[in-house]
Amino acid sequence: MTGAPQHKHLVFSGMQPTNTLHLGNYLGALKNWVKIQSEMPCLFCVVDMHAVTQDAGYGHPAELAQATREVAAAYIAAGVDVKRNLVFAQSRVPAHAELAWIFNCVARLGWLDRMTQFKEKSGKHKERASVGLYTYPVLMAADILLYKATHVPVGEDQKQHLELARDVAQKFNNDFAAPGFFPLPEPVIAGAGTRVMSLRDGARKMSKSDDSDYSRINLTDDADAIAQKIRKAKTDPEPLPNSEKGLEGRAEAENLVNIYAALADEPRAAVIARFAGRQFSGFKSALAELAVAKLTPIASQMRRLLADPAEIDRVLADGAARAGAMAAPILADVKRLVGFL
Ligand code: AQP
Repeated sequence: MTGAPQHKHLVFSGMQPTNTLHLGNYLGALKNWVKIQSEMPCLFCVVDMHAVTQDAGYGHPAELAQATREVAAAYIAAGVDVKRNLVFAQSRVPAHAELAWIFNCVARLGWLDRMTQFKEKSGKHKERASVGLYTYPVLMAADILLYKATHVPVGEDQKQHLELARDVAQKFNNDFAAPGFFPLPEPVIAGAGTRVMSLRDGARKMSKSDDSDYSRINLTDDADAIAQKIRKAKTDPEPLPNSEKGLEGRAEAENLVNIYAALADEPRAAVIARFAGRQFSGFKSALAELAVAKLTPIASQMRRLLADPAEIDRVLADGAARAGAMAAPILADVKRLVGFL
């Protein structure tokens, strides 16, 4: 019935080139990508079409192009294997936009009205937000389903968007009497770093767009900057508790323990057992040492890669050609099902 090959398992995930990537992007997504690439074929996209939905990416062409290379360099520096996987920029595969249009007609306004990220990002002035920001989850559904991806490793904040992608897949399959045509993609939300919070406010997630650079650790920060940001991170006057329960109601303390556990690849309980009763000053020194050891090699490798932008462009062009070839038969099937001649 369809011309496109079916994959048993296929991963799709992406990051927006809106600014330098941070520890939340690394622990929530990128670190898991590096693990999952040995289990399934993967597409890792730099989602530049998502980036232009907000002021950070829209209207700054030189910065957007540079951020796109930087994000690709971060993927590679963190350990993504570009021979085994596809690394590409979303805007270089026009099928993303074509499928997104069809999905704009599948998705219902009521579904989008429920999206909490739009509410957070548009803030008090919803009427001034771009239409693109509103339909962002529809484009994200197209990104994933264009390849019939089955697994999507993301941070906790993307869970609701993934549910919408599943709803779009289900409705399309029903509306066009094509049961099983699109798989229902599974979120892969793993580890202690699925929701890294701001270092200045344990109630807000660490974000590229936070005004304060002290709220986040950028993947490009040097050892001094990392140590300083951790030293200045907000905590409370109590020492570390001796059980996980003792972190309840202590958002900033919990965040630093989660970051340690995720960076060390250890269960939270083991981290708490080691530091129970210790003051935060001592814990912060240990955390800074760990963060420097894990993150500065990525920053150094990113610098080396960015010194040769032509090579990054070559990797992205190669990835886009392969992604385009994978997408073409699936989009052709979609158009046929919809009735486009
Ligand atoms: N704080 C976080 N903790 C864990 N995971 C996170 N992710 C983002 N922030 C955290 C995950 O990183 C991946 C890429 O995110 P994105 O670039 O698409 O944008 P975002 O989720 O909107 O991240 P930011 O940093 O908050 O960007 P801005 O400020 O530009 O909007 C996703 O898998 C996300 O879950």
